[in-house]
Amino acid sequence: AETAGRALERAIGPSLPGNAQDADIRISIVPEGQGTNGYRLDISTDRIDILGTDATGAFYGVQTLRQLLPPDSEAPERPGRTLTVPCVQIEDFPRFAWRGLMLDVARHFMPVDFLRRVIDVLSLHKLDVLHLHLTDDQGWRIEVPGYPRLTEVSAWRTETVIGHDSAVPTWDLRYDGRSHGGFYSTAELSDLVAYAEERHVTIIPEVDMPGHMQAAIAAYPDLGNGIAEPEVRRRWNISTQILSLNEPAMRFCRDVLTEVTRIFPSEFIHCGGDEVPTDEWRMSPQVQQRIKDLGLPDETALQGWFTRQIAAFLDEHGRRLVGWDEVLDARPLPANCVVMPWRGDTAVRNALNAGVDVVMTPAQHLYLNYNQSTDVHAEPLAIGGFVPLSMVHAYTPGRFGDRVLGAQAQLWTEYIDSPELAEYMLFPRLCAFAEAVWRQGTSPDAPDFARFLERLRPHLSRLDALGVRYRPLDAKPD
Ligand code: NAG
Repeated sequence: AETAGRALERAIGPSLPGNAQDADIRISIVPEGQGTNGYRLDISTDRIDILGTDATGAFYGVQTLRQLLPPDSEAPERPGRTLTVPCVQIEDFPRFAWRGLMLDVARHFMPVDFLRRVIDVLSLHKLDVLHLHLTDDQGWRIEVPGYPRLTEVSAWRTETVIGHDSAVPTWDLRYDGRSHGGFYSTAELSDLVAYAEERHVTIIPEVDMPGHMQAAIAAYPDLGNGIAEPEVRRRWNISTQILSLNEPAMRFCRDVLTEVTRIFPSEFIHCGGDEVPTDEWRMSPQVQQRIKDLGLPDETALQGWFTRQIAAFLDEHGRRLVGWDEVLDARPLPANCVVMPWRGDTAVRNALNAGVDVVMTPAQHLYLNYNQSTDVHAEPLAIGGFVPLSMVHAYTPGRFGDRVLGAQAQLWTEYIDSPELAEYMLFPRLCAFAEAVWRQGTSPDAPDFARFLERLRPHLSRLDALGVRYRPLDAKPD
């Protein structure tokens, strides 16, 4: 309640007649009402009552009150003005517990101020998970004790490919000749975790392994298979440089995860597992020997062995492993793992057959790095396909049953090199996503895009007042 109270103060300041002290606005927690994280908002002519089923519910009640205030109430305060809200009675709670956004800060480093701003906007939309993709072939963004070269070397690349990476033959690639990079200090990340917690957002860290590891291998070549020239990757696509699963590499993974669990209290730790080309493992005599020693049939089984090792390590620390759907390729998967199927319904069904919890992350609906319009020439360069606003709004995560914890939108940042561009890609699609993952699935609240657009227009004025950039609505929606 304390947090909700402070949020209310932030949201409406002293401008409303009355305040919590003289009981014109009352925020309380009554654990009975409907739904986890639910609330009841009662606005009558003389009083505003917010009743949360828990502190998060009360916080969401405050966010709803905030959205009932005129959009320009978000702008810097003008003393002495009167704000009005309509009299309403609302009972509300989220359909899904996991309502997330994944932000890739590895391909392009994003300043910590921007991450705070993203958390602010997530909480305004009652989204509750920020999944940070902290490491990849092109950059490593966290400090790990005992591995200073991760921030000295892995956090930086000398230059970046220009234009659409796969549209030109390899010999024709051009580079921008500028260094890119950065990392977050442990203190910055701990502060960020606290900042998010106050806004009822959980940060889920991701360290992608055993693939997408070229940046770490560039700094510590012994982690790799000694086949390719070590350098922090300067182009996109999938790197063949992956961890050799020898003892130093396994120790490295444990050391990194120990630090990650120290910084991030979240129950869930994401270990990637996507896109692991096995070329180097097939070429390496040491890896082949290891496959034999472990009594495994092939490289795919080796990745399965690795996933189980890491899941068991996290389990000892009281955490649960989250992985992209490739972790399903070699079963069995420990029962407390969570899978993010990004490659369509088959992947969802595989995950459900494996008996694990699922967070829906389908590329064709929820990859916000895809284009927002088929008019690609009018849009910034984007990786992937086409995900218009209407497609995000129509998304229904619920049709696969109760192992679905929720859903998550993704922003991969190969071609997104600034907070401005990130916001342009995120909004307004993230507003549509927030509705899709909150509402009750089927009738009577089946997605109605036309009505959503009616609600969205004033909401865009709120984003304007907050200084959040977005792609303007099409004159005729797709
Ligand atoms: C996939 C990759 C990701 C990349 C993105 C671009 C996953 C789980 N993996 O190829 O590294 O940035 O698509 O859309 O999505």
